[in-house]
Amino acid sequence: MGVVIIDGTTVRSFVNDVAAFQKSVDEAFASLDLNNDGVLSRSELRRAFESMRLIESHFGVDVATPPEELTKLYDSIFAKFDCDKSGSVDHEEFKEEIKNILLAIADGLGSNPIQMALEDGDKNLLKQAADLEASKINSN
Ligand SMILES: [Ca+2]
Repeated sequence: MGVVIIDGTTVRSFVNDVAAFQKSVDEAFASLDLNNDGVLSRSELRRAFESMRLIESHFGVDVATPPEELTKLYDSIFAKFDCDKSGSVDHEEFKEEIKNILLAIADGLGSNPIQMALEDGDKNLLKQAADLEASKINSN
């Protein structure tokens, strides 16, 4: 369990670092595509959001949401990801929407840093954003 500090700039530089962002998205997609068919199904995507903890936990603070509300929420998220309404989310759709979500988070954060609590071994994309920033600071 640790804590990282994140603000809008942290998130934005992560998204704008094409290579780092692509790598993180590739890894996330590969780990989420449980049946390796190259697309994310509704349940695979739901698992993705659960693992990123962008919804159940508001930046590390767990909030209780009724299950039926969550299902509605995940359905609307799925519809947003599945741009071409094919019933599954392909790699490009996933990347674009993750980018939109992260940029929306960046806008929301602005220049007000927040602390985010993390579990050990957390693969959270926001943590990866913080790690990327830290590695750049350390290499200077
Ligand atoms: Ca799949």
